[in-house]
Amino acid sequence: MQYSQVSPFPSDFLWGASTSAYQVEGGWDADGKGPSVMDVRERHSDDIADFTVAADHYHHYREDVALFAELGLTAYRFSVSWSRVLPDGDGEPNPAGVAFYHNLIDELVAHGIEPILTMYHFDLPDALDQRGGWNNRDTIDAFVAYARLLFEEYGSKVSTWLTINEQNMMILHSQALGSAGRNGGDMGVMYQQNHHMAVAQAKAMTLCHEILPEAKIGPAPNIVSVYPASPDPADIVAADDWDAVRNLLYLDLAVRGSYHPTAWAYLTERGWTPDILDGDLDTLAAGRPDFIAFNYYSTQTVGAPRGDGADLSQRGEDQQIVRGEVGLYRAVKNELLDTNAFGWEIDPVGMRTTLRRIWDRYRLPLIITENGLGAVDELVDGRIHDDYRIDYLRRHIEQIQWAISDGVEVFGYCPWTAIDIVSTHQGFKKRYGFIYVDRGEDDLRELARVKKDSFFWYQIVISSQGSKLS
Ligand code: BGP
Repeated sequence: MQYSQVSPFPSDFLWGASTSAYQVEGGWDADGKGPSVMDVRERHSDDIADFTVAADHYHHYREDVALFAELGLTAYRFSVSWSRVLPDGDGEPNPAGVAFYHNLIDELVAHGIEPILTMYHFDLPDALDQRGGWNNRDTIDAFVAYARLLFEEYGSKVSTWLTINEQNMMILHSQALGSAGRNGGDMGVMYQQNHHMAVAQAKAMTLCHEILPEAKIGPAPNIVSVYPASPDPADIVAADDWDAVRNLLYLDLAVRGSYHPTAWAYLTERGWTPDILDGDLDTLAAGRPDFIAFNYYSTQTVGAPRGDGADLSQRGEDQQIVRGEVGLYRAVKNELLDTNAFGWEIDPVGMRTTLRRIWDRYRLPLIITENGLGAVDELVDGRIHDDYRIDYLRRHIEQIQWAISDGVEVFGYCPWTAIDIVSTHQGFKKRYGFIYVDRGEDDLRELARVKKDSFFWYQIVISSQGSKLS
């Protein structure tokens, strides 16, 4: 529907921005931190910059938070590095690591920025991975103990919690993300890991409500509308099937505490159903989120499978590019959409449909915890003219406003990223931030912070509460 006038953003709408620990912090072994799977993972060929220094936020966080405040952020979504606070994944906490997040959170609060804390963003402690990672049910207990530590340490200052970032991408792209432990490419093993993560998440949500009755907690999967390639009913079935396997499996586990029937039928057909122990289904049903956070970059377009190699995308292993699966769905490039420099389709209207679909199904308040444009920014005479990023963000914010006008409850927007960080796939050359970090792939230079044009633009968006987008 088109409206003669769109609804304004709510006055308490959270205008935020996001990062994750392993991509922004650096200090990978500083002050007692243990390695994570992201620190030790095998590098991909185009993944040049490593995470050892990243944006060195670990040493620059005060300066960075001051810049976030100047930007006008009312929320900042960051993740805690599990192995910084618990070097072995469980057992004794690392006091310096625990102190780092106290300092960061205090700094945010002092500047009037609401901390949104992600508990786990791809960086499982390597010590847990050595013991089997999410294959091992003990990792559930380790996650719950870690969650308890976080709630007890930071619960008086943090009221918005995210459990697991993009659990669906960790399962579907585990090799690329290096995050979900040993699997040997076996999807049956991955779905067992998924089950363990879902149980761990449910326990953490229940624990959060027990320890912090005022706090709110939710999952943070990557959710996008899936389009059928044509009105052919067979394409529509394929789109529904992929929606079930990519999106609804994870949302239903987190929100309804049960397996989506079509996703379960798929797991059964493939022989990939997980072992479910007595009590697991009760645990899942008891864990209730207060909201749904989700990351959105682009929609996916799929057709009916043809049962051969033509089902598979030729565009590489990337968590945002539709992949195709023999017998399930065929990867289709949506010719109506532009793509960015890295082959990701750009679909602002898909933001609206995705918000509407999630709201329709679950009726829980929604927050977008990632959305943004990765680009090769150039520093010219001390400025970064990233009008392409402004255009991308503006068009997505407009669609959020349309969704709000449609009656969807959206309470925040945290684009990816607050400041330049190491990309998951393309090192430091692919940037997302409002704040430029002056370093190359190998040459760290001074790591100086420079405000991009998008910084000044977003500043106006925030101060006008979304009423001035251009
Ligand atoms: C999401 C991840 C982020 C981030 C983002 C951009 O899937 O949650 O951690 O990496 O994608 O991806 P990339 O860095 O590959 O451009």
